Amino acid sequence: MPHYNAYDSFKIKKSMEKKQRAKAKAFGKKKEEIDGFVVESQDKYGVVIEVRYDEAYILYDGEIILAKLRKDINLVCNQVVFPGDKVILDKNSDDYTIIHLVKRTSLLSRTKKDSTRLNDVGISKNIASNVDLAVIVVAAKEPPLHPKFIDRYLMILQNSNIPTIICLNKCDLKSFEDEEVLDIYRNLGITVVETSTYRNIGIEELKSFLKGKQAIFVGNSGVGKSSLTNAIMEDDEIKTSHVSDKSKRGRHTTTTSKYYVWDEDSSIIDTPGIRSLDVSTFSPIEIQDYFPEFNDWKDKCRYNDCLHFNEPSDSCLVKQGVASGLISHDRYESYLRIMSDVLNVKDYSGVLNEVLPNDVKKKSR
Ligand SMILES: Nc1nc2c(ncn2[C@@H]2O[C@H](COP(=O)(O)OP(=O)(O)O)[C@@H](O)[C@H]2O)c(=O)[nH]1
Ligand SMILES: [Mg+2]
Ligand SMILES: [Zn+2]
Repeated sequence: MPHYNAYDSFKIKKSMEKKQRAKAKAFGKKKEEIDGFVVESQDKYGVVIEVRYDEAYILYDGEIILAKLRKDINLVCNQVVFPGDKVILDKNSDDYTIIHLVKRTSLLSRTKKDSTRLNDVGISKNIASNVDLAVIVVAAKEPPLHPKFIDRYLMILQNSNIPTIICLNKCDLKSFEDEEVLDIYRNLGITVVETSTYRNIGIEELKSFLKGKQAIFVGNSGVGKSSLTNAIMEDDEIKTSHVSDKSKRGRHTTTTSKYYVWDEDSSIIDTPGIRSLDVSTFSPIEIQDYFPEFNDWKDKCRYNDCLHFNEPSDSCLVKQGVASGLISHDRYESYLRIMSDVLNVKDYSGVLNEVLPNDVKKKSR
């Protein structure tokens, strides 16, 4: 029965994950516990605004300086500190050294599939530290609005316990269908702000959510994260990124995450578009936790370990909810897409088509 195939591959994955997690933990520990490198004190610190391979740009005393990592750490800078980190510096003539890292309140990371290894080991890639609020930026057009661009980010952010809002940018191009997609998230209780940097719509509202926080903009490339950052920064001088001005790096395509202060105690980390968000470290059974609209249905499924995937429709109430239209088809498709990644199944279209009513089927093909 397909149901048990799915379950078996889940068990295998699960035991693999355990080993990987233990490994990752051992490695992570080494870094964190280097002789008092991490401190509680916050007396006088700088904030990391951008990290290069072996040095970091730091906002310190109102200036941007370049600093290297304490030598005895014996690791490259971009493995140790990330934008948003608070660091304690030591100055020797004109050279700055990062001697301590102030204990983090949060570390946002994603796993990335490591294609150089034979087994599917996900390597963890850290994006930013001490983030209070994440903004998933999506666009009405180019790229078009679709739940698949939102759901993985939501999973990863919720998994890191980071409060999240959605910003629909390019609202000047919004269509009626976009409204329906946004309603899915509004109905889940997630704040949605609509903005247009072209028409100066919603910027003040967005700022009201970011005020007093260290926020991060995530989302696909081209949605307008950098445009929004610029709109919030206002100052023309800063528009081309204060870091690139100082370091004369010329063109300012966003290839690394950068930290911008736009008001007292209010900052934004602008990130490059992340092409793939790997969710394979999640276990199949926990994916549904990130789809709270299944809650009213899933307890009534015949199998209590129902994955709402290969189980027949007559035993799966989630599938019946989708068929009746009470669970969003797009979100269920998102769920199937993520599940097929996690279960290593190539095609989920059979499952989807079996559930969708006839008139919808054609549309989604
Ligand atoms: N129509 C429209 N286009 C926008 C808006 N904001 C940004 N863009 C355009 O979208 C493109 C990508 O913007 P960018 O800020 O570089 O996106 P990022 O990759 O997310 O940082 C640029 O060509 C912008 O001019 C907007 O509010 N409306
Ligand atoms: Mg950008
Ligand atoms: Zn089910």
